[in-house]
Amino acid sequence: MSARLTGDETALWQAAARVLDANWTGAATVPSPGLYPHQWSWDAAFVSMGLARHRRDRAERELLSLFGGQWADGLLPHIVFNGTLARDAYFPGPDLWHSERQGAAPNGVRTSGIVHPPLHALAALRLHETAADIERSRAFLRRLYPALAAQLGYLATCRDLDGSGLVAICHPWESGLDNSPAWDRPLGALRLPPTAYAPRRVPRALPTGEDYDRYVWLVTLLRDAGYAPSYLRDEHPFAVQDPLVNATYLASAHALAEIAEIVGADPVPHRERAHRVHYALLERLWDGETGCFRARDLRDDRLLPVVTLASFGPLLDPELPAPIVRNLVDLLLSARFAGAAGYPVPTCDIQAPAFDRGGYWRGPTWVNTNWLIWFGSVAHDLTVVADLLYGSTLRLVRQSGFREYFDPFDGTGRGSHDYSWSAALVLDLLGARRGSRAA
Ligand code: 9WN
Repeated sequence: MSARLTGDETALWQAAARVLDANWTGAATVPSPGLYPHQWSWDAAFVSMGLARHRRDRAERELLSLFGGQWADGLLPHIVFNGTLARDAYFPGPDLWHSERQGAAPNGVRTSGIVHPPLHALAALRLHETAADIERSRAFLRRLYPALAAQLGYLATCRDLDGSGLVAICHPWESGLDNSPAWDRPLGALRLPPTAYAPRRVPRALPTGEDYDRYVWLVTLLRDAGYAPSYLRDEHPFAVQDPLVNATYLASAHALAEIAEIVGADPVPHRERAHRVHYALLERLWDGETGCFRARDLRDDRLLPVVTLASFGPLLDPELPAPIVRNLVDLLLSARFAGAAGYPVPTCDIQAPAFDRGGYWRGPTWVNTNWLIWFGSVAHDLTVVADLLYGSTLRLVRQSGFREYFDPFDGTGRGSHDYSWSAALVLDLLGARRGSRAA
């Protein structure tokens, strides 16, 4: 570790590293001990970036373990289950998804059948940018490149449901922001059969049992349709284009173009894909009247009303036009987001009726979403925003520890303790500040 860290930062670094060490299973990192005992997809992307600054070997193994669950059609599942655990170690476990009945799913490992925000090419490139041994890093990228290309290929082929270039999520879990108020309208429009699908008691106050009924019912529909692309396109009742998911897709397409150059492959198709998403984001999800990005419900072709922090996702687009960047910064710094929260950035517009300061993805501040906005701000040279997010994120963990999420007004920690991505991304923030080549 560099001597340029202060004493306080060194203590923070060591505490974060201890969390990652404790959550390492020998092959991958669990998001948190107890509550989330398997490997989750976007967690693995965030965690690998922190591990790159602590245990480079584990950073690579983290991604390889996740891609061990990739399906033959390129689908990278949002959960790769640890087969050594009891079947009920986490609900919903492998028995709900029945990946083993799908021809495309891998043998010997059970997975979910939906995706997560595709941050992995971005993470892989960051691993390379922070690598000490460039030759070894190049070899790793050569190994991972086909899997990363297949992941984005699956999204382009099977999730571009309206031919716009944007990808659709078919389950709220695919957004990573499970119970975001943005999903209230499409979830409310579902016509559920009267059966209760999920246990009434879930391990935390929110999402509620009723939310779980809907989540589980959507999974049974997907599973019973064999996760078939034609079913997703024509029949599945939940199909939404989300600005944050699409921004991660765009950023990973750009990252994959760079990786292609490093490994001697053709970067052009990846750049073309990124440009297509760039234009589609502006055309389909930018709401010029209110100056923000919103998710679009493909089932009624309307923008969803609630403004959430997904609106800031397109800051990950390096080519986002300057007037739109300014609009987003104004919104971010306004009393609707950072301006009225002592510990920004809340997950939902504070002035929206659905805002709930303790409600999981309905108000609290999360380290991973702060990191994403910080990363986009650095790319756009938005020093004020980047410094604000860097400082407030470190303040959160100094005050409350590596919690899952935080009260946006007073910084109280909530959810599980020793949460992996909170620790990993603090390592990345500290590492970036101490003068690495990345960020
Ligand atoms: C469902 C693991 C995951 C995160 C998600 C977060 C939560 C699962 C759950 O935990 O989702 O996939 O049980 O609620 O919402 O973002 O990846 O940390």
